[in-house]
Amino acid sequence: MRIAIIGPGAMGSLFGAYLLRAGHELLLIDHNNTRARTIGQEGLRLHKGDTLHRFTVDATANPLPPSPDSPYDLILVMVKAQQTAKAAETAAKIATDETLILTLQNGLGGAEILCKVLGEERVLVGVTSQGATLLGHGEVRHGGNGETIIGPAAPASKHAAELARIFTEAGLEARWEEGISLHLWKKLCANCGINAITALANIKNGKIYSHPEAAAVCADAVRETVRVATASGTRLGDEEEIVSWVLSVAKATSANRSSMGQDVDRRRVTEVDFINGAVMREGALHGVPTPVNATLFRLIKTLETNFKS
Ligand code: KPL
Repeated sequence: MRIAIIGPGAMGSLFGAYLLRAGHELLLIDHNNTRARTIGQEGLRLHKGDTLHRFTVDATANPLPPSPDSPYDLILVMVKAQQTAKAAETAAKIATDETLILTLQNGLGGAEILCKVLGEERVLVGVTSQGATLLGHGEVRHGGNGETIIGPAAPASKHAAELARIFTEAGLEARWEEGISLHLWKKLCANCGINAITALANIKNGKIYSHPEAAAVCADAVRETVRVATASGTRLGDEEEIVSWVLSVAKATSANRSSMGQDVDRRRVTEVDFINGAVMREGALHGVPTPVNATLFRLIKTLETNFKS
């Protein structure tokens, strides 16, 4: 397959490395010129266990439309949620009618932005529980295997099944499901219950599981998110089961710093608008109170005031 990845952060670099290893043709796109140049010169570096794997890769900040005889089969959108509109413009420049666009971003709203610019027939949306930590430009540690679930943003599409097979063959276990919104909300529960708390308290994910006070805040944020999901038409099931599942995610990713924690460590604006902020907005729309998500959102926003975007 001919693939472009927009956003070579932790997940973008991880997926890029595995897809290159499986023999796919890849272009990495980073809006930052210096970063794109570094990745182009030094390649992708994947740390897995004690082994370092290196991959040569093309990287650019200014992608050109492909020639008609070699279109991109897939554009993977891996930028932070707040950069999706810009990524959609870049994707529109290099996509043809045949190109599929897949987002595996955190939070709610990314797929909608892509559909608006690119049309909903070819946009796919998914969640991934792969564990990845960015160590430098194009350098990533694979912290643990987790499943990727892909589904169509709009009506049924055979492409989700096709992509799930390609990822699985590349060593990134994936499956497809038509009812992807259930998985998007479930992942959102994990992000609402883990990300802002770890960022604010300066802790790794495991502390959410092992510290009773952190676990209590996490549980309250998750319960609110489950109620908002139900009110907006996605039934996630028993609240306490989802709370236990989120705590199990925190335990399984104990040694990881959440993506929002990593953003705060780098003094970068976070995805909170698309995580706790999205729950707060959806809750207001459906009359569901979300005081814990609102508090986490406001504290992160306060912390961000001195960060660059
Ligand atoms: O998706 C994550 C993130 O950090 O964004 C979790 C599930 C919390 C794992 O770190």
